[in-house]
Amino acid sequence: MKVYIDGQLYDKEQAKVSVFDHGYLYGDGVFEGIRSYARCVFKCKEHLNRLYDSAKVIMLQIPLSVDEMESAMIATLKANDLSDAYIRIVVSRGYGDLGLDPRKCKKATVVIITDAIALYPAQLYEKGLEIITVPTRRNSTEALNPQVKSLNYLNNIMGKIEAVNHGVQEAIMLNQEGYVTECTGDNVLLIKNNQLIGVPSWLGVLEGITENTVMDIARKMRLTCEKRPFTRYDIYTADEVMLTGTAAEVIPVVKVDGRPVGTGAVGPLTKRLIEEFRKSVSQDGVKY
Ligand code: PXG
Repeated sequence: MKVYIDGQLYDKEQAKVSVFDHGYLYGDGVFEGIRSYARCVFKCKEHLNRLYDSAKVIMLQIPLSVDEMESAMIATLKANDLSDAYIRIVVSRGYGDLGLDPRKCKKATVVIITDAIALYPAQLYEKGLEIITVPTRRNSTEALNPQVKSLNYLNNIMGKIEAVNHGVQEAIMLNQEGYVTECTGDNVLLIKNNQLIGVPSWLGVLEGITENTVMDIARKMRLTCEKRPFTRYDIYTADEVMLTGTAAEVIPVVKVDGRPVGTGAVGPLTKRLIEEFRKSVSQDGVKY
């Protein structure tokens, strides 16, 4: 496996970044998780735009233009001869002396890892997930806005630990007001009376690229779509619930906090959305 670091490809064993990199020392940096399907980088522009927006918010200068980043990513995919891949771009503040001040770092470090995709068991998509809400609240927008996909994922990791401690795979996190935000690495959507409802990013969630794709598909299926704040009550009384994310794609949820969702089986609209999503993925992105 070859890994891209600052303009060069290294063998996996040689792919190393300094312990003085502020990404390591302080979680100071941003990242993206992208997938390719049949030699097509799914929603490439959307992911790169989100990466550059995240960097702008934390005042991190990425030393490549968006086009150069796209070329570097495709060169890495080709070097590894991957047609279906998981792509991780990491841009950290870079090498610098100890101390928080980002001015200590002269140049950001850019890493691109492309790997074979680890698929979730097929049975999860047929049987659905059981999830819980956890005590850890999602970061407040005024502390560390979850719209920034930063290297600081401890908030999400705390949620994940609580889910695992309770024997389930995912956790719904609420904000300080008790509104549903998102899961640890996925957005949450519900269906009620043929309406697909997601969480608006201003409430404090990552603007989900998979979620937006699912909403586009749903509109073509003549479902009405809306993003608005909702609570656990709306989840407990929903007809269907699903999670969306680059890694999981669209995954049905059949139980939340011990309450069966709808009938307790995977809902018909979720099933159709999963099918349509899978059909669309290799046609919607940058081919290589
Ligand atoms: N919320 C959070 C907090 C995320 O990290 C999503 C929602 C879904 O967003 P997209 O745009 O992917 O639909 C994410 C995405 C990983 C991994 O390696 C995590 C994500 C994406 C890809 C890989 O754990 N998170």
